[in-house]
Amino acid sequence: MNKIDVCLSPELIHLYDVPSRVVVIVDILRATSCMTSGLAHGVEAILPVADLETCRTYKSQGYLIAGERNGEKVEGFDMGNSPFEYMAPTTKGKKVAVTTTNGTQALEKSRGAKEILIGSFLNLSVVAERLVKMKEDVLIVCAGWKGKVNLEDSLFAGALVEKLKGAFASDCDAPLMAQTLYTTVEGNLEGYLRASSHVQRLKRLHIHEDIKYCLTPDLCPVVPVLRGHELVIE
Ligand code: 3SL
Repeated sequence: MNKIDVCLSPELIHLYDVPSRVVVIVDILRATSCMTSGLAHGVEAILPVADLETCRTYKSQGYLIAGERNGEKVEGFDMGNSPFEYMAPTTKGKKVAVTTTNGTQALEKSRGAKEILIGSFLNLSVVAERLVKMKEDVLIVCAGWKGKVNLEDSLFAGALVEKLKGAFASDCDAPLMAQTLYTTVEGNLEGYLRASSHVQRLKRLHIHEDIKYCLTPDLCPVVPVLRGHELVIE
């Protein structure tokens, strides 16, 4: 049976054999939710980059540039990090280069994986279906917050493990821990997350609608996958 594991923070990634695994990157609030929803709504491709300066250089190559630091849109960028910006008509058929505080950093650290997929509640079921078909060992990489573990990414990891139960085995406690957390609070994710550090942090930005949207399962049945340097749907 193939194995599944959960890396609760990118700082722990050295503990895992990334090249032997299909990696699912998770940053529920909000990077991987933006990527999923943008590609589902007509963005042609998304180029994740680690730093602001590199991201800026893509503007002259015809990309829209999206950037967030500490939740706020970066000055001079076309977009911040709201899924609603990614769904705007102005993004249709466009390529977006993006850099975020944690999500794009987690992806950077996962380069070299057998395959990199983007996971979010918005595409939970189709990601699970794809993983079952792939028949490979899986590592769910939670972006967390600046190296620390966070609740929303751990909850999604638990939701994915729960969807995949019976299809994968694990020899580490993180999948079981995340799954138990998720099954305990799945009926009230939004309420449970109200006390979480990132929801508290985002409060001052008044993005309640973003949070609600990012926690809605299966609104965008697409699986973004890294092809070369860009995320696309196939
Ligand atoms: O850290 C990230 O990658 C972002 O998703 C954080 S925020 O939701 O835009 O604050």
